Amino acid sequence: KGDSGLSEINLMKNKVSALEGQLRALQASFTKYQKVATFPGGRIVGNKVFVTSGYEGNFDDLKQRCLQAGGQLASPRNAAENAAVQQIAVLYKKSVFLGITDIQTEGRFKYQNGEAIVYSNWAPGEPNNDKGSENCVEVYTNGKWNDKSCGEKRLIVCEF
Ligand code: 293
Ligand code: CA
Repeated sequence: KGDSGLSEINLMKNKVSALEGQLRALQASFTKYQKVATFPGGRIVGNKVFVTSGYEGNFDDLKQRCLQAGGQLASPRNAAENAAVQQIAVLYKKSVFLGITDIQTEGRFKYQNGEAIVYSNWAPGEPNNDKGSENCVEVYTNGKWNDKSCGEKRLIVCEF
């Protein structure tokens, strides 16, 4: 085999070394963009990023805007994700509409993909479908959930 095996090993070493440099640059760039994404109305939980633009609108408007941006309305699936949404609500002093409704079947709350919710944080007495017309879900600044008319205007929080 002569030295052809050795020179191949050296070529590989050079490639690995180049990749190590590229990985370090990518990590530095990623760390910077995490700061950008979280200043000030963003939160990162695991692989999920929650972010607001500060815009307020009704459910259909907010849903459309999140989809247009390549994300979806915030859909917290556990307490840590809900806490992130709550922190954004506190920062803006406004309640937030989630990507959860019982539009299809009264009393059965689902994500926008049709899946039944796996986590909830209802305020005492909620959901109460007040006046028979509450199919959307808002998060108060205390983190608790209330079903609310989808026509009301609430703060947008998208997840990516
Ligand atoms: C009723 C009773 C209140 C409750 C409210 C909300 C509306 O007015 O206690 O806070 O409904 O559920 O979405
Ligand atoms: Ca309610």
